[in-house]
Amino acid sequence: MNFIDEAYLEVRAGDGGSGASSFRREKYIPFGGPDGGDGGKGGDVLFRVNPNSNTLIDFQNRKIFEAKNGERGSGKNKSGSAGEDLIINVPNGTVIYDDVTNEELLDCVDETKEYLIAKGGEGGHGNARFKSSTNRAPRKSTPGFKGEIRSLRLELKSLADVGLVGFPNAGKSTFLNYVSSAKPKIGNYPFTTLRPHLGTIKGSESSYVIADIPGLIEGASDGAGLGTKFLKHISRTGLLLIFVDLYPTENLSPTKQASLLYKELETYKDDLTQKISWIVCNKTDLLEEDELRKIKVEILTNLNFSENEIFMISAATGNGIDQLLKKLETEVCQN
Ligand SMILES: Nc1nc2c(ncn2[C@@H]2O[C@H](COP(=O)(O)OP(=O)(O)OP(=O)(O)O)[C@@H](O)[C@H]2O)c(=O)[nH]1
Ligand SMILES: [Mg+2]
Repeated sequence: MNFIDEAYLEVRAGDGGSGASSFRREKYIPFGGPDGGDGGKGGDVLFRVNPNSNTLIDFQNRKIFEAKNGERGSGKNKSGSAGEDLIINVPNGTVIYDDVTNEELLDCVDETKEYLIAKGGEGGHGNARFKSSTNRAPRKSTPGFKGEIRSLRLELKSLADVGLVGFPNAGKSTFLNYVSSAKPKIGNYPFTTLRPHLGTIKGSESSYVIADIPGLIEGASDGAGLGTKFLKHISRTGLLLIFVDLYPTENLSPTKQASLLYKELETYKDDLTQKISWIVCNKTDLLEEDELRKIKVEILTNLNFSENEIFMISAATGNGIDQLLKKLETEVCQN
């Protein structure tokens, strides 16, 4: 599976070049003045968003990324040239943390920007700088400054407006297929989806992005199934659709599914229940009208959701989907 959404690396900015200590030597000028130039600045390390990438696979194996050092200064007041910057391309939505302090340093979400992460050292001063009325022949020059070195953790958090969560097999991917041109795999078995998929929905006025992530099961926050690591991809979304299977193979009623999912979302480190969430009951085509009504009443009685936060759909036939999309567009695009 070549989808990696977490990585560790070290970045090293270039050191500044040292300043030169040198004196002018020309014919007929026996005591030339100091002419040692400054050292060049070390290169910076920067991040840039690569819109065509959606994985951190290039950053496996804790690589070290180094910018070039500045060159030394030389005689004839010649400054050393600056070291070349190093630009590292990352997928849109990559968050950069200091791996030692765990502090969030950067959130790379703008394709037009370059994000500075480690600054190159300034070059040293050549001896020409130290000339004064009292010292006309200084020998002093200074070394360059060290470039910054940082250990980093990269986390890819997808940029989506709406997140789909649900038990495996609830029909999340079928729904994303139906409403967008994304083509995640669909299968009549749990954990068909093994990595997040994004789909763009073209609304009547604007478009927005839905993220389909692998299914969650009870105990996911303790590592059951694929765990909760994929929840980071819906941690930025403003709205969650809690997908419930109306026709589960296991003995898990829709109400029970929703409440178990809610618990997993609450236990997650960012407490995802703070988001707006709606319940989407999928596979209406497999049940009779009165059974559907009963289920809705059961959810309303047992869980803290109101009538307009519950949707009955069929991702197979499209039943109820228009209504859901209309509400989604209003909700997502007003924020
Ligand atoms: N009858 C019926 N079947 C559906 C509907 N939606 C999905 N399915 C079927 O349910 C099964 C699971 O669908 P997926 O879309 O792969 O489910 P998922 O939630 O993405 O599952 P994971 O990726 O494993 O988490 C497939 O066999 C689908 O064809 C529906 O509305 N009606
Ligand atoms: Mg799926």
